[in-house]
Amino acid sequence: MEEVTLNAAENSARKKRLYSAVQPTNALTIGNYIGAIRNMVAMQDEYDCLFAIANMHAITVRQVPAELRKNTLAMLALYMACGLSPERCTLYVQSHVPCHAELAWVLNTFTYVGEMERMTQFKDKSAKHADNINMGLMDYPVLMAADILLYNADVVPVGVDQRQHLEITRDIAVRFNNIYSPTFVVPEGVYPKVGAKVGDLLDPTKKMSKSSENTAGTVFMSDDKDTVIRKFRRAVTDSDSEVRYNPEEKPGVSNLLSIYTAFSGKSIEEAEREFAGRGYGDFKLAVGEVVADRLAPVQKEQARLLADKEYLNSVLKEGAARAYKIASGTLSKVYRKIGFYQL
Ligand code: ATP
Ligand code: LTN
Repeated sequence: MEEVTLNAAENSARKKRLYSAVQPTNALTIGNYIGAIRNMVAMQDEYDCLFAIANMHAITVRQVPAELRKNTLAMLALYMACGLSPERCTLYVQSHVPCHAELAWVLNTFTYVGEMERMTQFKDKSAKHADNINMGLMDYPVLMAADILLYNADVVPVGVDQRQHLEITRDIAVRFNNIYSPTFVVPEGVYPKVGAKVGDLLDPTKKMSKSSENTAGTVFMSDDKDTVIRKFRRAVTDSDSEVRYNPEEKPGVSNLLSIYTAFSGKSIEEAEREFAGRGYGDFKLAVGEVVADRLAPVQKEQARLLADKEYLNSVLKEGAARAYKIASGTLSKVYRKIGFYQL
């Protein structure tokens, strides 16, 4: 399909815009950190960034209200403790900007039921929550398209599991632009080269997931040192004893090596040299220690921030105002184009 973008003058006048979001469904894992948050932190100066806490997406699976509320603020504090700065980027809660729901409604009329039924995540989540296959679960990608298109985002960093949703967002944008006139920027998905899929410690070929049933293979950003060390000590390796990176032959050891490099800043080669001739016991302890030592200050900072709810609320208020300014502009342009009578 042909791509339509904003005119050159409009594009060059601004820093490229980046948009991403994470659902406040549970405590975050080191998989979320390595695959998503770490890249968001690294990109925040280069782009005009907006990061949302996607609570409207979260309710597509039944949530405990008190937990959802608590996780929302905890996620903001964690974003900030990991290095996302409210001075340098816009941090806000999705439901605080009503334009998301409003644009999603319009985009629904440019999206086909068959397309939504084919989405892998919809099929997976329908199987997992067979008692609650609600319209929101099916409409999840349209709301995500509304998130991204409202801000005319150029790039969207996400893990590879979101690729299909990015593709449908692009299709919807092109479809709308072709029917009317150039309105939306067609966004590019950005996927991490390393750590795009951190494996579960007990089953390294499976994605480490915050909602997995057995948490023994999942390291949460909130785990204390003893828990982290214990989880790594039990991590699955293999029957030889060489610390070498080879994801096909040695998935467990390779997963541990990528976690180690992500948290220590060392390269794979440096890590292989460091552990040459040493046993897996030593290696697993070292990975656990480096992770726990890096998590401790983040947890301390998160707790410090969480103690000042007023400040966090002010960050969210300012974030929502900034986001609303951009989003409402796009929405009114869309309303005009589709023929909604405006006062
Ligand atoms: P759930 O387990 O509830 O499906 P999740 O852990 O996949 O949740 P999301 O909120 O869906 O978390 O995703 C947040 C971000 O983290 C997304 O960009 C996603 O691609 C990324 N991500 C999630 N798990 C991993 C992982 N194991 N490795 C790398 N990136 C990940
Ligand atoms: N579905 C995403 C979260 C999300 C998102 C977005 C990511 C909601 N809206 C917009 C990027 C852009 C996920 O990671 N599970």
